[in-house]
Amino acid sequence: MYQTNFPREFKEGFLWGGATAANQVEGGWNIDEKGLTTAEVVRKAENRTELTFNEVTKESIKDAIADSTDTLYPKRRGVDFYHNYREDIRLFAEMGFKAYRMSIAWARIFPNGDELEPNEAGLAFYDRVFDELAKYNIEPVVTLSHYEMPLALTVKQNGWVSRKTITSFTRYTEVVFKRYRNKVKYWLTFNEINAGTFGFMGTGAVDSALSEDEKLQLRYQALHHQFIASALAVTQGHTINPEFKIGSMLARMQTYPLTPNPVDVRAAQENDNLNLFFTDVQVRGEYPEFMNRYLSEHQVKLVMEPDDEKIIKMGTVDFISFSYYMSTVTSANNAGDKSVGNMLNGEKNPYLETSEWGWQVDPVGLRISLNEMWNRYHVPLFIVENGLGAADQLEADGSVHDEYRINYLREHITQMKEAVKDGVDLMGYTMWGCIDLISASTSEMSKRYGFIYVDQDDDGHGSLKRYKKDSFDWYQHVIDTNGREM
Ligand code: BGP
Repeated sequence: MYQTNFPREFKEGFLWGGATAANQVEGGWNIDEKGLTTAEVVRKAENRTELTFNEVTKESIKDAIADSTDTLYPKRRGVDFYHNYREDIRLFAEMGFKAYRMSIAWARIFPNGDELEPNEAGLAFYDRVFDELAKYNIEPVVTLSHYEMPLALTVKQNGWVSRKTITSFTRYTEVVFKRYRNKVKYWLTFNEINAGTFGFMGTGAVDSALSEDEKLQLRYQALHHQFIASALAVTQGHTINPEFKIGSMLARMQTYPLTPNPVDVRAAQENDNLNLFFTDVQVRGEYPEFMNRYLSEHQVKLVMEPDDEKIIKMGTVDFISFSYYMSTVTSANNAGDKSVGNMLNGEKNPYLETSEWGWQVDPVGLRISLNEMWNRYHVPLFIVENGLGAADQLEADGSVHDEYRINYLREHITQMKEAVKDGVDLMGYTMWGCIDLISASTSEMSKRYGFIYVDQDDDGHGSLKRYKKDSFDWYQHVIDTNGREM
């Protein structure tokens, strides 16, 4: 039936806000009984394309454990949200945030990942943070594992490669679901679960000495264990509080064929499927057929237990959350072995600008992704990361003129609104890096995302003083008008 009353605006109660992650913002890496995490043994990259999380070895971990400083490992210091959370949350409230996406550091709750009893000091910290958010009616959106896990589980059983890690994870989720059942409604299981195909940062598994085929086998087995853990946590969470809304979280890799040559179009379709495979499993509750072919053609033999299919089918998510920064280009002969920027494989897109870190900026691609994901799944969507990493400059008067970030965000929010008019059910938007923090891929501080500038450099020098950028007031108005005025 042709309708003339399609939605034209973001819905009332749209969850405008910002996003961070414990390992990139908190600091306080070795206080209040917290254990070392996998993020805190990754050193800072020497250049913008070096991915040091891929170079972690058993030896480098031993050296890192012996190092009691934060000099080589920037994620140990973050931007000291651990002590500054009240001021930071007040600034988020001043912008009018409805939601704040954050993560719990598993190693604050279980320092070695599998103790019998949780660490009360860690639980108490997040109680304080959630109570501070509640003062301003800001909804926490909590990621249970955001590019970190207790390092002890890597040392003991190579992270997610071991099926035993599932039990440790669901013990951790049981504790935090119960502790915060009346303070947190929105939960995400694994941040960018597809990053497990990148290795250590996603799986906590050391595999740098293996061949590509061996890595593929190990990583898809680790990912299978994460799918089981995620599904068990969803079922468990719904039992503890039926009001919980628990989502999956995907790094959306929108890609286009290099030419209209059908072989390039097919190659792009395969890359798109390899990206949406993760959401297929977590939303539909089963492995898609194309993946069974892909795994067998790549000699990956997953070890599954008899109940695994039932567990995955039962533990499907309530919504899909995802990050979106850029798009890529696929051709039949590159098949992902070239790198554009520092996180992606692909060819250059001559129609798109590139960020200072080589990411191809593509606002229309966000509308394309929103439509594709809505049409494929028909479950609510939530953009929990979108933003521009840039080398912002603090002026002598304490101002930061980040017009380029306002333009990036305005263009992406404009395309979000188009997708809403296309009929997409969009829950919210938490801009990534609402406060400057440590970069996930390179551990740089100088790759700044925030509405709030933090005075700290790549080597950890600075006052940690916070400054409002020009984008701070701009975003406040966007929220105040529910996206009508940008
Ligand atoms: C995503 C991560 C975030 C965030 C973002 C920006 O992959 O989920 O943690 O860091 O990317 O990436 P980067 O920090 O490498 O610029």
